[in-house]
Amino acid sequence: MAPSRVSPPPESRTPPTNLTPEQLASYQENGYLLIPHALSPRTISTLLSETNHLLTSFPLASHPLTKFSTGERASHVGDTYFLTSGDQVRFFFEEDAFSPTTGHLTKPKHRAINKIGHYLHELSPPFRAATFTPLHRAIASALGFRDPQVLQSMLICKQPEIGGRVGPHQDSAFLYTDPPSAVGFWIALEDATVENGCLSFAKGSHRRAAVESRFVRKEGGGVGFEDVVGAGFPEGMERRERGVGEEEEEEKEKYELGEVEAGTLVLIHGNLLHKSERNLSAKSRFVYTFHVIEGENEYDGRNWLQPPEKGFSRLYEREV
Ligand SMILES: O=C(O)CCC(=O)C(=O)O
Repeated sequence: MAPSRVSPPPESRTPPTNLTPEQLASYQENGYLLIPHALSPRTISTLLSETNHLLTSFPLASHPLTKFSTGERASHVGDTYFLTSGDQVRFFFEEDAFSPTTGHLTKPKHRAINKIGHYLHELSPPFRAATFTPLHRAIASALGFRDPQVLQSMLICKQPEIGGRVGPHQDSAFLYTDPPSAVGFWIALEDATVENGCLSFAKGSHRRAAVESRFVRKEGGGVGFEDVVGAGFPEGMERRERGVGEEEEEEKEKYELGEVEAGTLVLIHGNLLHKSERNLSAKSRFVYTFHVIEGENEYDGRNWLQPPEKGFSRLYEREV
């Protein structure tokens, strides 16, 4: 009788240490890559405990009640609380966490937060340890980064029943370098499914879609979009012409679902169009994500996110 196959218990699975040549080729072709089991169940549990601690301990009375908005229903978030969050751990509410009639919160605070950002990678020891890892350094090196710098990190909560939609976008429009270089490291802390608003990706769009407009601080105050004057594609990358049936408009792109288990790391090219739908289910969808840019490329003062005094955090040089 053939021996039955038994999967190793999760803690004894060998975690990935780098991209395989096949994974690298797939990322370059598709603009995203799912890497299962990048985080161990123990690390996930530590990060979820830290998340729970952050969500239950932040003071509500002194909070400006800033909501996170992607600009689809209200103008894009851009108040002082948001614009000065680059070296802080700040809390942004779900748009639907408030009663439309009274304006009061309708959920307990730990169920009302859409995202926490943008300096967890420095100020939260468990998230710092989960950012500056040998795997992430090896991936950055395999992707050709010379001086990868972590410029922001976020815990995206996608709360049950009220989790907001994130419309199609390119991360390099929000984290613009000339030439573009952003890569998202997106790590599921809980299973992400169609029901609770997993990501979806316009496969290959990173080769078709230049970064044409970018999210900036406006001269008179606040934020908005302006045309990109510099390069629209990363160094060495040329626009691939659209094939027959490949759509011109980003909303008409075909999006592939990215349902993943907790512990999966998803790499997202900065030019890739991606999105996530609302979470109306009873299950949350917590993820940790940070973005890396090439430190040798130009990062100007127009970007909404400005570096802290000591500069962005270098991925290669860190001891955690
Ligand atoms: O996690 C999500 O729902 C959206 C995240 C995303 O699109 C991003 O971080 O660029």
